[in-house]
Amino acid sequence: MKNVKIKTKVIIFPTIIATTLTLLPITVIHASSGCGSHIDNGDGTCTAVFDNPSEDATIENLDGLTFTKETSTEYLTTGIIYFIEGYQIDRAYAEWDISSIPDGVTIIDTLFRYHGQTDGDDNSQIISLMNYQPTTRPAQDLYDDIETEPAYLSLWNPVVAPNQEVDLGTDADNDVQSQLANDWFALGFLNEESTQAEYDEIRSEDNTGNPTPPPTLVVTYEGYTPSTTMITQLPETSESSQLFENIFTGIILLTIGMYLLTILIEQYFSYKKRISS
Ligand SMILES: [Ca+2]
Ligand SMILES: [Ca+2]
Ligand SMILES: [Ca+2]
Ligand SMILES: [Ca+2]
Repeated sequence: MKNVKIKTKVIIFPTIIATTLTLLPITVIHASSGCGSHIDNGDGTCTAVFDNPSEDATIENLDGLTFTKETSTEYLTTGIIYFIEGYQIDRAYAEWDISSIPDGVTIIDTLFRYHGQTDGDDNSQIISLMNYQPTTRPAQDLYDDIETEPAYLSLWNPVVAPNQEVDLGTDADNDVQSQLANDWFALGFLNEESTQAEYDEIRSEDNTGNPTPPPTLVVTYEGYTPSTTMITQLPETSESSQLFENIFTGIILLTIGMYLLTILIEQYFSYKKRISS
């Protein structure tokens, strides 16, 4: 009789535990990767690479009379070009959507990456365009902004080669920081515009030749908090899990049956004992 009780305990308890563990919903904790869609530098910082400007263009000033945003030109040109019949002064800009950087982070570095095409004798400048969003700004107003707004780099010449990079400095870091709420950041490009024909060029996003890279903003930041999501999953009802369910259901029914049988046997023996005593 004692033997039957031990067997019952040995069979029932592990079976109940195993069944419970199997049939209970499985809870999985999903933590997103260190930097969301951006590069995880592995040192607590993330780098966002914006190589698809919302808009980049050369603004062409023809004889001081017409101002046109040439968004589909092959190059972003800054400087002056003379023709027999007149002149053209070019200034340029690029704007990026930075909404994928979370608002709460701290910007620690801002770089401009480009493919240099032409470096004329005159110097160029890279300009801060914080006050007016280029994509919504009329061509002539933006042309003037590029001359009147402060420069991140006041003596800059493009290196004529692909994959060049220049640090825009701490003013740009601070500006990107304050633009996180507005979701855009922009740069202007200005040349000395001397009296001789002189210009600098970088490849625009529209370049069909070897545009490596298009005008690209590279922002490194820290303080990103990965989101953690608790997902409760029911076991899948695939064929194999269905088979397991059937096996466990069988085990449960068998266990209950054995348990009832044990009680009956116990009752029988105690009845028989009572009769004989
Ligand atoms: Ca363009
Ligand atoms: Ca820097
Ligand atoms: Ca130059
Ligand atoms: Ca934002």
